[in-house]
Amino acid sequence: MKFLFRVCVASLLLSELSSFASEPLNLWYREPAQKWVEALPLGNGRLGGMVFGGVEREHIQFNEQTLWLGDEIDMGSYQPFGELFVDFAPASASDYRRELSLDDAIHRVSYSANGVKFLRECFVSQPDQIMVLHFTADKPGNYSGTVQLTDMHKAAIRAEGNKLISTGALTNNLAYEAQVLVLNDGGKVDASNNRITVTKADGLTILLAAGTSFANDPAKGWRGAHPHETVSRQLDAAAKKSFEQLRAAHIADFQNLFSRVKLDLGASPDTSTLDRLDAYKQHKNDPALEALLFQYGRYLLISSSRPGGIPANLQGIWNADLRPAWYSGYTTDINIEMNYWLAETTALPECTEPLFTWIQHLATVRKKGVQEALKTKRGWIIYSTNNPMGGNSTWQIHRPGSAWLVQHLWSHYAFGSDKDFLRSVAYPALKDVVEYWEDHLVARPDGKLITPDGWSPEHGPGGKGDGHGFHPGVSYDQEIVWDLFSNYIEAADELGVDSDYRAKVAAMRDKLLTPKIGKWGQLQEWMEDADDPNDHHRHTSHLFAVYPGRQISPLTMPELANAAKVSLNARGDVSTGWSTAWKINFWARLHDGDRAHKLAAQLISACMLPNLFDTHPPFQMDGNFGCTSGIAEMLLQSQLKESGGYVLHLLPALPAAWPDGSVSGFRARGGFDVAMKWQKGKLISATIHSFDGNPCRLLYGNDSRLLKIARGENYEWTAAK
Ligand code: FUC
Repeated sequence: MKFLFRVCVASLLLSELSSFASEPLNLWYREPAQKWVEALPLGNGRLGGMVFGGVEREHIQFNEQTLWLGDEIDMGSYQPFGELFVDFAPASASDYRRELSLDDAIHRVSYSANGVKFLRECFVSQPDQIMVLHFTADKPGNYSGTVQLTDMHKAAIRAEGNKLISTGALTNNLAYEAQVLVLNDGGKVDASNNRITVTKADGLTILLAAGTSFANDPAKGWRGAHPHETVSRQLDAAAKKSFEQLRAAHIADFQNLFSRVKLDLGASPDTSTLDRLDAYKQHKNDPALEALLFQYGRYLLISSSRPGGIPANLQGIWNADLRPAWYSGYTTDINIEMNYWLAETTALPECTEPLFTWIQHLATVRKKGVQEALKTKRGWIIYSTNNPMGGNSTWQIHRPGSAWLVQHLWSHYAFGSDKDFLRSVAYPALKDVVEYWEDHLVARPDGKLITPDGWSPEHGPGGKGDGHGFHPGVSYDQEIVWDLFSNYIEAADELGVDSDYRAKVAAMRDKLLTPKIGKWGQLQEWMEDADDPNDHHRHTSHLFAVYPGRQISPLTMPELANAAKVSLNARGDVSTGWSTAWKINFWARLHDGDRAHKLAAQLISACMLPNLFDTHPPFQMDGNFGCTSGIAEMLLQSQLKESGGYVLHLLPALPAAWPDGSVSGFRARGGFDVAMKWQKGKLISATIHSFDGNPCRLLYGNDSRLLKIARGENYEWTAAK
């Protein structure tokens, strides 16, 4: 299914407002990668590569996002595809540098050896669906070596002319194929011994295409044609284009998404990424590194989640392990949702399409009713960890998972105001899950509606054979159901449909047990006041109402917001990668910019691998995405809605560490695009562009303005005299 998306063209117009650092956004290193977590990621949503950048050996470990074991029942796991090796004679190199430029999504390696300057560029093209490596030198005849392809599942490799081919199948009958084409500029190439030998070429272009027989469609049993024809066609078509044509198409495609948002928090020191990371661990003073991490999250989402594909998994698309941690799957009690928190706020709404299609597929598979434990009268529920085909690990039932997932459908409408999407996709999905909760909630003797068998991931008093037990009325469940009902009610209002059912849901929402303050001032996690103040568990599920929910805000419920702070303080700041990232978002929503910044600083100093991948440990991409989302929430929030429209809260949690800065291209609910500039900690100007002419309230500190900006127009905010 294809969705309509609005393109944030206004962000380009608004970029004039800001003065941006002239430095390119890049990660750069003085040495080749030795380990996988030092290699740098490239991807076009589907095809991914980790580039090591060695002088004598270029090594690219590659993935294709549909290479999955498992099926509609069995979880399986995400599988690595293979490796590409390009070997040259030993050389003593100087002036070595490798870098990943986030501006154009190109990996570059440069060095000098024997008086020759070498340059290598690599990218994965979305328009041409191939990986491209380009080797050049400033003197002719300097490339002699071999090109090899390997396969992680031991498929035979054959060499034909200037092509290498691996074809195989996984045990679940998923066929796959990779092809590598070596194009020489001067010199010659020969195939022998399953490898390609290059002799005295002036330059080389290597193209890699890979695919599987996966069909993203339950109606087709998840299988389509053998990938041989598609892969051959992709390679042949790319081979007919010049390197410059391929690169130009790649850059145009990537920048269309990436360049919508700018964030300037100060100039970058002119030093390598590892030096910056080391210095940051000492002094935590490099706002430009924080801005780089913000943009890296956007880069990673663009590179791992594109329309037509499947969602970014626990590791995006980058995985070298046959048995990846947690299957490299879709864990729904925080991780997969966190992957997409940044998509709407940082102007990447197109990247959500794989998530939405997957949600629809999950519903389809669940409704077949094959798994006894997941059977429902209406609606659907899931286990915690899932694969792309609706299969799962059976640890553990996660009833509110479907309600949390469909929140993303509502958000897509809230930001983009796309009524067709609301009518045809979001509304039916919301209503479906609402009906499950209508059937499942029970009334306590005092009339309060509670979930009888909730779970506060992934801890709590034991019970029922799962190690953690099910409990009635846990805050996590209650808050997610409140969110679901609220989203449904607003969706029905927007469409003007189902007024009777809307009234019924509103009445149920009024009866829901809502968050309570416990005996030590905490926001209760459990229905009974049983929270342990010494509990430092990484999951802070009972704070869903603060983020990504909208039930609790200091602006609307200051006592409960304070209780959330008490809970967060008791849990402590030190945690795993994604947990730390979640806390950035919480403190931003609680309007404590310095604390949010402290958590961001902690994430960067304690949970970052050399390639700036977040580590749980081990590597999980959710923390990267959650970090970007948290920084966005520090600068702009729009989750509260009043009769006069959404509240656009400018700089709600600006930390002292970012006294001067500017942003453009941020998106707000109600169909707005926002640019801001601040100095000495104070907003000095902002431009609000409206896509749909919806009313809003603009809030900055005590300055509150009710606005009706006409569709397509800007409002220029300046401080009141
Ligand atoms: C949840 C978390 C774990 C891990 C896994 C992928 O189960 O509790 O920490 O992140 O997902």
